[in-house]
Amino acid sequence: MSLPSPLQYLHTAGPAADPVTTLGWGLGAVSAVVLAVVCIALVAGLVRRRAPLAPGELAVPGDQGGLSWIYIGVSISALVLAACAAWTVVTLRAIAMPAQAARLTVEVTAAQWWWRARYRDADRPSAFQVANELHVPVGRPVRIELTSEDVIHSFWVPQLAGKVDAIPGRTNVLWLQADRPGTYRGQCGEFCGAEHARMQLVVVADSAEDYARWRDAQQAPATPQQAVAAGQAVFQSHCGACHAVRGTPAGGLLGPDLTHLKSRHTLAAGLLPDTPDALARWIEDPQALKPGTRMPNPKLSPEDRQAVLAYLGTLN
Ligand code: HEC
Ligand SMILES: [Cu+2]
Repeated sequence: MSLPSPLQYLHTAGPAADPVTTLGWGLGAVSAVVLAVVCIALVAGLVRRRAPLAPGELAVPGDQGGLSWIYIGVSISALVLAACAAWTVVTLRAIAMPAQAARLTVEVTAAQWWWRARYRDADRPSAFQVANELHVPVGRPVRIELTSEDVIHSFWVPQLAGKVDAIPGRTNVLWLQADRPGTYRGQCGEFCGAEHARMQLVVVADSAEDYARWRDAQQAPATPQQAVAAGQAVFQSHCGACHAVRGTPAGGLLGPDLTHLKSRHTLAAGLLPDTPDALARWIEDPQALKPGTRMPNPKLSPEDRQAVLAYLGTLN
């Protein structure tokens, strides 16, 4: 599966984003009208000549009645700008808080160059972690507690919410809600280093039943399989220091949790589709695909690589 493209921001899909789109179009329309009026006034000013000066007379601004136009122009501009500012403030207020309290909180941590997400669902006893792909139930507000592990990033899923910075040492709170099931693309919105452009995320809005099924599946640890024990051993020694697979001794925190790797749409924050072929390329040479990524080239022997890939293929 690959991401829907391109990134959408003109058609929003929830109450935390819709008012912003309306405001955007509205301010665009106001700007267009202002531009038209100014252009017409400018052309009129170019075409209409003032009365010729008598010999020796000095042209004094305002002498010929022009001053009142300056007052009129300044007042109209001030009124229009004040109205736009008021509309913006009203819109920001309208999206500041969800209509009903959010029962689901997702702690999103940005890192160079991917997204970690820890789910705290009031309906479930324990939290669980995923990466680069959030699922949310349709029609319900979701609280996002946003921070960063390294530099400043920005969480931007334009169809569902406004852009909010992820700042190290600070937690910014926003909320989003999807009113239609679907897959919504997000992108880091603040330049954060070499692979900033490849720091994408996906928000999948599911029906209540699909969301519950996804949540239960994500919360479960990986199911151990005897057939791939060799691959698991290689993973444990070469990858487990950075990646966690819940239910196994691999508990690294530096990279994405891989417990349910195969359930995601993409690999490496939207860079590749989550297919066996792309996974094999990633494991062979991540630095070639995403130069600078915090995952070093594993340099596995072909046999070890095959074994690890077989193991990763069972993480669904
Ligand atoms: C030094 C730490 C480190 C080691 C060792 C490491 N990784 Fe990674 N890995 C990362 C980081 C960090 C990322 C996120 C990269 C990005 O998207 O920029 C990542 C991403 C991945 C992804 C993509 C996950 C996703 O959801 O997008 C897979 C799969 C993966 N690693 C598998 C492995 C395997 C298999 C090994 C061992 C052979 C391994 N990694 C070794 C740090 C590491
Ligand atoms: Cu960025």
